[in-house]
Amino acid sequence: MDWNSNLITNLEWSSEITHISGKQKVADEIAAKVKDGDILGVGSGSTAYLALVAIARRIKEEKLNVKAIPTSLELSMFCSKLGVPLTTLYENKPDWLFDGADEVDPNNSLIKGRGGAMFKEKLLISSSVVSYIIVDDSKMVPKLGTNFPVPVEVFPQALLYVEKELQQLGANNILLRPAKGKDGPVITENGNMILDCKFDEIGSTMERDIKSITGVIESGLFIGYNLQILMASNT
Ligand code: ABF
Repeated sequence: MDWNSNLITNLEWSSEITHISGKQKVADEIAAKVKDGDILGVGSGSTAYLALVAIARRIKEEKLNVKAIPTSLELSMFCSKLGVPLTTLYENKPDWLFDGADEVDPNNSLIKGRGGAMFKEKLLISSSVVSYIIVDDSKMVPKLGTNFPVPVEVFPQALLYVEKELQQLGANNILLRPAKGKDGPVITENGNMILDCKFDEIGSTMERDIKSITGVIESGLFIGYNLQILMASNT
């Protein structure tokens, strides 16, 4: 059978990309780091997407042998659309990774997970030798939790139990993340749901404390990881 379809080639990046020239500069810096033979972890976010486009261009023009491990199904479709070959964590360990973030504190700890893909993002960041996190000024905060809640991916049957345990840890406002444009909750690629949790204080053990609750798959807290933060200017 002829495998002709426009489903993936017609795919468009739907989120608005603001401050494009500042982000493009960092995206080009990321693309310039790519070496023949690299295995790349590909994260989400608007600048990460621009970096993927720039990397795809280099792969095509320079005939580089590069493979990507994406952090989401959406990203794997974009890799296919752009002609970036894919591989998996079964076959390869990423040499390095690029990704975005929602908040960065003065210790380079992060809140991530606006796209709900923090489990795979954390798996890839933990597996990569070097991780570049691309942000702009608006993401820098004096303390985690300033602008964004902490997303927690939860096995659906455990929702109520986990909610109570999160309250014990100090969560004072917990919302089940709704699906965009339709009734019902967001369902992650892993078949789970997301609780967005506001805390007054997020201490250094909070990531571990949340993860130790039965029914929690992963949280969007990244505390004490070896990350290199790349700043995109807002111009
Ligand atoms: C992913 O993309 C998520 O963890 C994070 O929520 C989001 C950041 O997107 P952007 O860079 O477009 O603000 O990294």
